[in-house]
Amino acid sequence: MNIEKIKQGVRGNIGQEIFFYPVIDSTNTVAFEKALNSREGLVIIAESQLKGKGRLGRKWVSPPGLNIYMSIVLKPLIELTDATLITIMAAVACSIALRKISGLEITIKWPNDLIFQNRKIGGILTELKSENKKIVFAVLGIGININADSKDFPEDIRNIATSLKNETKKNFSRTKIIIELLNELNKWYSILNSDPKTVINKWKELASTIGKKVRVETVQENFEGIAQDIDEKGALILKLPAGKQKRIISGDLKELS
Ligand code: BT5
Repeated sequence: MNIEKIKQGVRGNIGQEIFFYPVIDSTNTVAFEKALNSREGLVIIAESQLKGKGRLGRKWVSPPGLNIYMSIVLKPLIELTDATLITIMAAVACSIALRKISGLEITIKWPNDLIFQNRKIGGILTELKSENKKIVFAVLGIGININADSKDFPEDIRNIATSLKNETKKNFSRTKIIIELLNELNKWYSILNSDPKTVINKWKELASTIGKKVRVETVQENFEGIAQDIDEKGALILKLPAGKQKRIISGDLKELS
Protein backbone atom coordinates (compact mmCIF):
# COMPACT_ATOMS: atom_id res chain seq x y z
CA MET A 1 0.00 0.00 0.00
CA ASN A 2 1.44 3.37 -1.05
CA ILE A 3 0.11 6.15 1.19
CA GLU A 4 1.95 8.96 -0.67
CA LYS A 5 0.38 7.86 -3.94
CA ILE A 6 -3.04 7.78 -2.28
CA LYS A 7 -2.60 11.36 -1.02
CA GLN A 8 -1.56 12.52 -4.49
CA GLY A 9 -4.50 10.79 -6.17
CA VAL A 10 -7.23 12.14 -3.89
CA ARG A 11 -9.20 15.30 -4.69
CA GLY A 12 -11.13 16.86 -1.80
CA ASN A 13 -11.06 17.10 1.99
CA ILE A 14 -11.32 13.42 2.73
CA GLY A 15 -7.84 11.90 2.48
CA GLN A 16 -5.72 15.07 2.69
CA GLU A 17 -4.34 13.67 5.93
CA ILE A 18 -3.77 9.93 6.33
CA PHE A 19 -2.39 7.96 9.29
CA PHE A 20 -1.14 4.48 8.44
CA TYR A 21 -0.63 1.59 10.89
CA PRO A 22 0.79 -1.87 10.08
CA VAL A 23 -1.18 -3.33 13.01
CA ILE A 24 -3.87 -1.71 15.10
CA ASP A 25 -6.75 -2.79 17.35
CA SER A 26 -9.37 -1.08 15.21
CA THR A 27 -9.12 1.86 12.80
CA ASN A 28 -12.48 3.07 14.15
CA THR A 29 -11.19 3.18 17.72
CA VAL A 30 -8.11 5.21 16.73
CA ALA A 31 -10.17 7.58 14.55
CA PHE A 32 -12.58 8.09 17.45
CA GLU A 33 -9.72 9.00 19.80
CA LYS A 34 -8.24 11.48 17.32
CA ALA A 35 -11.49 12.95 15.97
CA LEU A 36 -12.13 15.78 18.41
CA ASN A 37 -8.73 17.38 17.77
CA SER A 38 -8.49 16.68 14.06
CA ARG A 39 -9.92 18.20 10.92
CA GLU A 40 -12.72 16.66 8.99
CA GLY A 41 -11.45 14.18 6.44
CA LEU A 42 -8.71 12.52 8.48
CA VAL A 43 -8.27 8.92 7.29
CA ILE A 44 -6.88 6.03 9.32
CA ILE A 45 -5.69 3.00 7.34
CA ALA A 46 -4.32 -0.28 8.71
CA GLU A 47 -2.77 -3.39 7.17
CA SER A 48 -4.42 -5.51 9.84
CA GLN A 49 -6.68 -5.18 12.86
CA LEU A 50 -6.48 -7.19 16.07
CA LYS A 51 -9.96 -6.17 17.23
CA GLY A 52 -11.79 -5.23 14.03
CA LYS A 53 -15.35 -4.25 14.93
CA GLY A 54 -18.71 -4.99 13.37
CA ARG A 55 -22.00 -3.62 14.71
CA LEU A 56 -23.39 -4.54 18.14
CA GLY A 57 -20.10 -5.93 19.44
CA ARG A 58 -19.58 -8.29 16.51
CA LYS A 59 -16.13 -8.94 15.04
CA TRP A 60 -14.73 -7.90 11.67
CA VAL A 61 -12.25 -10.50 10.43
CA SER A 62 -9.13 -8.55 9.39
CA PRO A 63 -6.28 -10.71 8.05
CA PRO A 64 -3.03 -8.80 7.37
CA GLY A 65 -1.90 -7.35 4.04
CA LEU A 66 -4.87 -8.41 1.92
CA ASN A 67 -7.85 -6.15 2.43
CA ILE A 68 -8.90 -2.59 3.19
CA TYR A 69 -9.49 -1.43 6.77
CA MET A 70 -10.12 2.29 6.83
CA SER A 71 -11.86 4.89 9.01
CA ILE A 72 -12.71 8.49 8.23
CA VAL A 73 -13.43 11.38 10.59
CA LEU A 74 -16.45 13.41 9.46
CA LYS A 75 -18.07 16.49 10.98
CA PRO A 76 -21.31 16.57 9.01
CA LEU A 77 -23.87 19.35 9.10
CA ILE A 78 -26.82 16.95 9.15
CA GLU A 79 -29.12 16.36 12.15
CA LEU A 80 -28.43 13.53 14.60
CA THR A 81 -31.71 11.90 13.50
CA ASP A 82 -30.30 11.76 9.94
CA ALA A 83 -27.09 9.98 10.99
CA THR A 84 -28.02 6.74 9.18
CA LEU A 85 -27.54 8.70 5.97
CA ILE A 86 -23.78 8.64 6.57
CA THR A 87 -23.83 4.84 6.19
CA ILE A 88 -26.20 5.10 3.23
CA MET A 89 -23.88 7.62 1.54
CA ALA A 90 -20.81 5.48 2.19
CA ALA A 91 -22.50 2.38 0.76
CA VAL A 92 -23.27 4.33 -2.43
CA ALA A 93 -19.69 5.58 -2.76
CA CYS A 94 -18.18 2.13 -2.07
CA SER A 95 -20.49 0.29 -4.43
CA ILE A 96 -19.74 2.75 -7.26
CA ALA A 97 -15.97 2.65 -6.68
CA LEU A 98 -15.86 -1.16 -6.49
CA ARG A 99 -17.99 -1.55 -9.62
CA LYS A 100 -15.63 0.79 -11.53
CA ILE A 101 -12.52 -1.10 -10.41
CA SER A 102 -13.76 -4.68 -10.70
CA GLY A 103 -16.64 -4.66 -13.17
CA LEU A 104 -18.59 -6.77 -10.64
CA GLU A 105 -22.15 -5.71 -9.92
CA ILE A 106 -21.69 -5.05 -6.22
CA THR A 107 -24.98 -4.22 -4.55
CA ILE A 108 -26.00 -2.79 -1.20
CA LYS A 109 -27.99 -4.69 1.39
CA TRP A 110 -29.73 -2.46 3.92
CA PRO A 111 -28.37 -1.02 6.07
CA ASN A 112 -24.58 -1.49 5.83
CA ASP A 113 -23.55 -4.45 3.69
CA LEU A 114 -21.74 -4.56 0.35
CA ILE A 115 -22.77 -7.73 -1.38
CA PHE A 116 -21.82 -9.76 -4.43
CA GLN A 117 -24.23 -12.56 -5.28
CA ASN A 118 -25.49 -12.97 -1.71
CA ARG A 119 -22.03 -12.94 -0.15
CA LYS A 120 -20.60 -10.14 1.92
CA ILE A 121 -17.64 -8.39 0.31
CA GLY A 122 -17.62 -5.38 2.64
CA GLY A 123 -19.22 -3.74 5.64
CA ILE A 124 -19.66 -0.25 7.04
CA LEU A 125 -19.67 0.78 10.69
CA THR A 126 -20.57 4.39 11.52
CA GLU A 127 -19.95 5.47 15.11
CA LEU A 128 -21.05 8.82 16.49
CA LYS A 129 -20.15 11.30 19.16
CA SER A 130 -23.11 13.54 19.94
CA GLU A 131 -23.91 16.29 22.41
CA ASN A 132 -27.22 18.09 22.97
CA LYS A 133 -28.77 16.08 20.13
CA LYS A 134 -26.16 17.33 17.67
CA ILE A 135 -23.45 15.34 15.92
CA VAL A 136 -20.03 16.39 17.21
CA PHE A 137 -18.28 13.97 14.85
CA ALA A 138 -18.82 10.70 13.08
CA VAL A 139 -16.32 7.94 12.42
CA LEU A 140 -17.07 6.14 9.19
CA GLY A 141 -15.41 2.70 9.18
CA ILE A 142 -15.12 0.71 5.98
CA GLY A 143 -13.87 -2.86 5.63
CA ILE A 144 -13.61 -4.39 2.15
CA ASN A 145 -12.28 -7.82 1.23
CA ILE A 146 -9.91 -7.38 -1.70
CA ASN A 147 -7.20 -10.03 -2.12
CA ALA A 148 -8.29 -12.53 0.55
CA ASP A 149 -8.82 -16.12 -0.56
CA SER A 150 -11.53 -18.15 1.08
CA LYS A 151 -8.84 -19.92 3.15
CA ASP A 152 -8.05 -16.54 4.72
CA PHE A 153 -11.51 -16.43 6.30
CA PRO A 154 -12.29 -18.52 9.38
CA GLU A 155 -14.68 -21.38 8.77
CA ASP A 156 -17.68 -19.72 10.40
CA ILE A 157 -17.81 -16.99 7.73
CA ARG A 158 -16.32 -18.88 4.75
CA ASN A 159 -19.74 -19.45 3.23
CA ILE A 160 -21.03 -15.92 3.71
CA ALA A 161 -17.91 -13.84 2.89
CA THR A 162 -16.21 -13.18 -0.42
CA SER A 163 -13.56 -10.85 -1.89
CA LEU A 164 -12.78 -9.21 -5.23
CA LYS A 165 -10.06 -11.81 -5.81
CA ASN A 166 -12.34 -14.69 -4.92
CA GLU A 167 -14.81 -13.55 -7.56
CA THR A 168 -12.43 -12.56 -10.36
CA LYS A 169 -9.35 -14.74 -9.70
CA LYS A 170 -7.27 -11.56 -9.99
CA ASN A 171 -5.21 -9.55 -7.52
CA PHE A 172 -6.08 -5.88 -7.12
CA SER A 173 -4.00 -2.84 -6.12
CA ARG A 174 -5.38 -1.65 -2.80
CA THR A 175 -3.72 1.74 -3.43
CA LYS A 176 -5.77 2.24 -6.60
CA ILE A 177 -8.97 1.10 -4.92
CA ILE A 178 -8.49 3.40 -1.94
CA ILE A 179 -7.93 6.37 -4.29
CA GLU A 180 -11.16 5.53 -6.14
CA LEU A 181 -13.03 5.02 -2.84
CA LEU A 182 -11.85 8.29 -1.33
CA ASN A 183 -12.69 10.21 -4.48
CA GLU A 184 -16.23 8.76 -4.56
CA LEU A 185 -16.58 9.47 -0.83
CA ASN A 186 -15.55 13.10 -1.39
CA LYS A 187 -18.16 13.39 -4.12
CA TRP A 188 -21.06 11.70 -2.32
CA TYR A 189 -20.31 13.29 1.06
CA SER A 190 -20.61 16.74 -0.44
CA ILE A 191 -23.87 15.70 -2.14
CA LEU A 192 -25.11 14.41 1.25
CA ASN A 193 -24.51 17.81 2.85
CA SER A 194 -26.34 19.71 0.10
CA ASP A 195 -28.91 17.35 -1.43
CA PRO A 196 -29.52 14.15 0.59
CA LYS A 197 -32.40 13.07 -1.66
CA THR A 198 -29.96 12.46 -4.52
CA VAL A 199 -27.98 10.11 -2.26
CA ILE A 200 -31.13 8.16 -1.34
CA ASN A 201 -32.17 7.86 -4.98
CA LYS A 202 -28.74 6.56 -5.98
CA TRP A 203 -28.86 4.09 -3.08
CA LYS A 204 -32.18 2.71 -4.37
CA GLU A 205 -30.59 2.20 -7.80
CA LEU A 206 -27.65 0.26 -6.34
CA ALA A 207 -29.41 -1.72 -3.60
CA SER A 208 -30.64 -5.29 -3.86
CA THR A 209 -33.01 -5.01 -0.89
CA ILE A 210 -36.07 -3.22 -2.22
CA GLY A 211 -38.95 -5.42 -3.37
CA LYS A 212 -37.61 -8.54 -1.64
CA LYS A 213 -39.34 -10.71 0.94
CA VAL A 214 -37.18 -10.29 4.03
CA ARG A 215 -36.78 -11.02 7.70
CA VAL A 216 -35.43 -8.17 9.79
CA GLU A 217 -34.01 -8.81 13.23
CA THR A 218 -33.82 -5.77 15.49
CA VAL A 219 -32.51 -5.61 19.04
CA GLN A 220 -36.10 -5.71 20.35
CA GLU A 221 -38.12 -7.71 17.83
CA ASN A 222 -38.11 -9.60 14.52
CA PHE A 223 -40.30 -8.81 11.54
CA GLU A 224 -41.07 -10.44 8.19
CA GLY A 225 -42.49 -8.70 5.18
CA ILE A 226 -41.67 -7.02 1.88
CA ALA A 227 -38.90 -4.42 1.91
CA GLN A 228 -40.81 -1.60 0.27
CA ASP A 229 -38.57 1.42 0.40
CA ILE A 230 -36.13 3.45 2.45
CA ASP A 231 -37.34 6.83 3.66
CA GLU A 232 -35.59 10.21 3.67
CA LYS A 233 -33.70 9.28 6.84
CA GLY A 234 -32.45 5.92 5.56
CA ALA A 235 -34.95 3.86 7.62
CA LEU A 236 -36.38 0.71 6.04
CA ILE A 237 -40.10 0.67 5.26
CA LEU A 238 -41.36 -2.87 5.61
CA LYS A 239 -44.80 -3.98 4.41
CA LEU A 240 -46.08 -6.50 6.94
CA PRO A 241 -48.29 -9.43 5.84
CA ALA A 242 -51.41 -7.73 7.25
CA GLY A 243 -50.70 -4.78 4.95
CA LYS A 244 -49.48 -2.35 7.60
CA GLN A 245 -46.17 -0.56 7.20
CA LYS A 246 -43.37 -0.78 9.75
CA ARG A 247 -40.50 1.70 9.86
CA ILE A 248 -37.20 0.18 11.03
CA ILE A 249 -34.20 2.33 11.85
CA SER A 250 -31.61 -0.40 12.28
CA GLY A 251 -31.37 -4.17 12.17
CA ASP A 252 -30.08 -7.27 10.40
CA LEU A 253 -31.81 -8.22 7.20
CA LYS A 254 -32.06 -11.63 5.58
CA GLU A 255 -33.69 -12.28 2.24
CA LEU A 256 -36.33 -14.98 2.28
CA SER A 257 -37.03 -16.92 -0.87
C1 BT5 B 1 -20.22 -4.69 9.64
O1 BT5 B 1 -20.81 -5.12 10.81
O2 BT5 B 1 -20.42 -5.17 8.56
C2 BT5 B 1 -19.28 -3.51 9.83
C3 BT5 B 1 -17.86 -3.85 9.44
C4 BT5 B 1 -16.95 -2.65 9.53
C5 BT5 B 1 -15.51 -3.04 9.45
C6 BT5 B 1 -14.60 -1.86 9.36
S1 BT5 B 1 -12.94 -2.30 9.07
C7 BT5 B 1 -12.42 -0.70 9.37
C8 BT5 B 1 -13.23 -0.19 10.55
N1 BT5 B 1 -12.60 -0.53 11.80
C9 BT5 B 1 -13.32 -1.42 12.51
O3 BT5 B 1 -12.98 -1.90 13.61
N2 BT5 B 1 -14.46 -1.72 11.84
C10 BT5 B 1 -14.56 -0.97 10.60
P1 BT5 B 1 -22.00 -6.18 10.89
O4 BT5 B 1 -23.11 -5.79 9.95
O5 BT5 B 1 -22.31 -6.29 12.34
O6 BT5 B 1 -21.38 -7.52 10.34
C11 BT5 B 1 -20.50 -8.29 11.10
C12 BT5 B 1 -20.63 -9.74 10.63
O7 BT5 B 1 -20.06 -9.88 9.31
C13 BT5 B 1 -19.87 -10.72 11.48
O8 BT5 B 1 -20.64 -11.14 12.58
C14 BT5 B 1 -19.58 -11.87 10.50
O9 BT5 B 1 -20.71 -12.69 10.35
C15 BT5 B 1 -19.39 -11.12 9.18
N3 BT5 B 1 -17.96 -10.83 8.90
C16 BT5 B 1 -16.95 -10.59 9.77
N4 BT5 B 1 -15.81 -10.32 9.13
C17 BT5 B 1 -16.09 -10.36 7.82
C18 BT5 B 1 -15.33 -10.16 6.64
N5 BT5 B 1 -14.04 -9.83 6.66
N6 BT5 B 1 -15.97 -10.31 5.44
C19 BT5 B 1 -17.28 -10.62 5.37
N7 BT5 B 1 -18.05 -10.83 6.46
C20 BT5 B 1 -17.47 -10.69 7.67
